[in-house]
Amino acid sequence: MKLIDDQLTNPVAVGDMVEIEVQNTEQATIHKVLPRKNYIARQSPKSRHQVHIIAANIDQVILVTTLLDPVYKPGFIDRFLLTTEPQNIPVIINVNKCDLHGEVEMQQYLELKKSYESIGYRVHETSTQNHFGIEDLKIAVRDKVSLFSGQSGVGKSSLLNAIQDDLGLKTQEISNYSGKGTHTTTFAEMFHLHSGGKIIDTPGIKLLSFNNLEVMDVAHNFREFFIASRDCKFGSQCTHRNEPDCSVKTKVNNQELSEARYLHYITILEEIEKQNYWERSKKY
Ligand SMILES: Nc1nc2c(ncn2[C@@H]2O[C@H](COP(=O)(O)OP(=O)(O)O)[C@@H](O)[C@H]2O)c(=O)[nH]1
Ligand SMILES: [Mg+2]
Ligand SMILES: [Zn+2]
Repeated sequence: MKLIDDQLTNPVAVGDMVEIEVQNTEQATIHKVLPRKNYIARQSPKSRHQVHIIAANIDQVILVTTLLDPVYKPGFIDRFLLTTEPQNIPVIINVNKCDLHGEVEMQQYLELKKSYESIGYRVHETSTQNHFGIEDLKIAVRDKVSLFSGQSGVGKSSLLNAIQDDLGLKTQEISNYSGKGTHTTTFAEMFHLHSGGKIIDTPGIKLLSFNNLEVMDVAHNFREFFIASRDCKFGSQCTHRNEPDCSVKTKVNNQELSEARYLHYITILEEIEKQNYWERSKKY
């Protein structure tokens, strides 16, 4: 995914390093945004020509998710990882609200942990109600720039408050009617930690759209599929669907790779192809 300046809806984002010209004691003008080490961008669902940079120059993403309240949305993690993987940004999958877990969710959590840790993502559990896992989270964010992301209502702002209690971020009751959080956090904001490091709170993600990606971008950014593609007959050009001698399909069938991830992968490819089809047919 390449960024082209006139696609951007925001020229400067949280985490950008800039050169400023000081006008007076109260005012300064940004006259240059320094090159970014990396960035998290969100594609506009309406136009493949519009990209919004959520934050730049980050060390890691804490992807906050829940199994209950709001209920786990299969596919969301895999879709989200497509926004960090092309930039090689480390992601910690943080399952919050573990105080709500019963037997079923405990099992679900262990499976999720095993599955994502086997492909190199850290997974851990937290609760801002009983403080389970908060100390580990504090250690994980120390001296780093961490972006907290995830759907509305999963507890991003609550976790930031638990990490440092004087932040006093607003949190929101889940609306019983829709099961969705309303939007308390409306823009990305960076906070400095007394213990060292910076954390960025972001508004909840409603929809992740990939109309800027091509099929091969997706194939190359499901990391374990990319590794397995070395043994596909068509190598890094294999889309792991109908090609003969596909190592990814073989490994999914043998349960060496996650079938759930594979199905999410196929869904994303189909979305992209449908989109490309409509774009092409509009031209005629
Ligand atoms: N049971 C439970 N509720 C939580 C937990 N963390 C946050 N909440 C609640 O979830 C709701 C949404 O939290 P908020 O931090 O605003 O979520 P955000 O939209 O991701 O920033 C609030 O009502 C919080 O009190 C948790 O660990 N356990
Ligand atoms: Mg929030
Ligand atoms: Zn293949």
